[in-house]
Amino acid sequence: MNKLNVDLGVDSVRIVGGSLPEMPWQDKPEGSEAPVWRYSENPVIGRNPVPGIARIFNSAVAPYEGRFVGVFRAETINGRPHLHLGWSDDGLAWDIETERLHLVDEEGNDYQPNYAYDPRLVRVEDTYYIIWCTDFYGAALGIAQTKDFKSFVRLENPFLPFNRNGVLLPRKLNGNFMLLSRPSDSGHTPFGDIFLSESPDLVYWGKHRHVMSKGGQGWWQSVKIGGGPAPIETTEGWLMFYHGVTGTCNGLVYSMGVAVLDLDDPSKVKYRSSNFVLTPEEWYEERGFVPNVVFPCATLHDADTGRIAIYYGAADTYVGIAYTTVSDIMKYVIATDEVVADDRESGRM
Ligand code: BMA
Repeated sequence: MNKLNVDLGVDSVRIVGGSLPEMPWQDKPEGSEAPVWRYSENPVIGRNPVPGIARIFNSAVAPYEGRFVGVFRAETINGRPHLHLGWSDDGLAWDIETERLHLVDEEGNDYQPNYAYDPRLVRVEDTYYIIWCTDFYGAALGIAQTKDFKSFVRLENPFLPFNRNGVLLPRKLNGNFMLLSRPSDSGHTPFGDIFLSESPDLVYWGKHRHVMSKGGQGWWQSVKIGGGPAPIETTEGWLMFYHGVTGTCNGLVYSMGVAVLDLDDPSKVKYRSSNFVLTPEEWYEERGFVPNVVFPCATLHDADTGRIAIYYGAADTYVGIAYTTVSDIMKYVIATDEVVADDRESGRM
């Protein structure tokens, strides 16, 4: 597609979805040219938020019945991460439950993962799905569903190990659930691309497609990339924030990137920014349990205004919020578009 044509029409790009006027919001700072800007009162969740929990980060939120609900990665005071629920009236101040989120399996028996981290929370039709990194003889994807945030049913693990990053698209395509994920190895993997898989029933997964590779001109995503929040449906495609990782002599650095996937075939990348849109710069991103980590896991968005709030984990210690609008981010991704060679699936003409 001709970039110029899209550029000219970019102000008409709209979020496809509902209204959310009560979502958190802050205008772009005067004079800023950044495509994404931080909430001035970050972090919104600090250390030791409730008894028994040392740190909360890499967590997911959603609007629910006039309030906001969160599924939090809670690092407990024995160092293990578990899922905890939280509630907020404004998306900024959170009441975190001190008890772990209670799961049952499909037979109704109690189910408690050995550990659970990096949850995503996605509504598809009338059901909310939590996708997290679980222990299945190594890191693998776990998935559970709820309709009321009171009972949570853990479903079969979608994939074999190892895989630590999974997120559903918020709408079925051709009758199938669509799951983005990042297969990997058992450790802090020095590689990784984003793939897409389909399922008619959340049990059997297939039609695996490669979506996009690490790399490109930008070194910030040279080691691995992984899905972030559920992609946002827009009139121009699925707006996807993700994390990209680079290696330094002092460890890994996690930044946030942006891409737009084709609406009908999200394995096709329409645009992908060669630049990061958020990278560790503030004290709460640079300093913490794991320094230099910006890890987006959720968004809230309002179709009427095009506003987007991105919730991200900072330094494996805090929760931060960054803002953008659909037109700001679309302009940026188109202006800085770079399709990495491997974005096309190998073997396909
Ligand atoms: C990744 C995941 C994330 C974490 C990041 C940085 O492998 O474990 O949860 O934020 O490392 O430590």
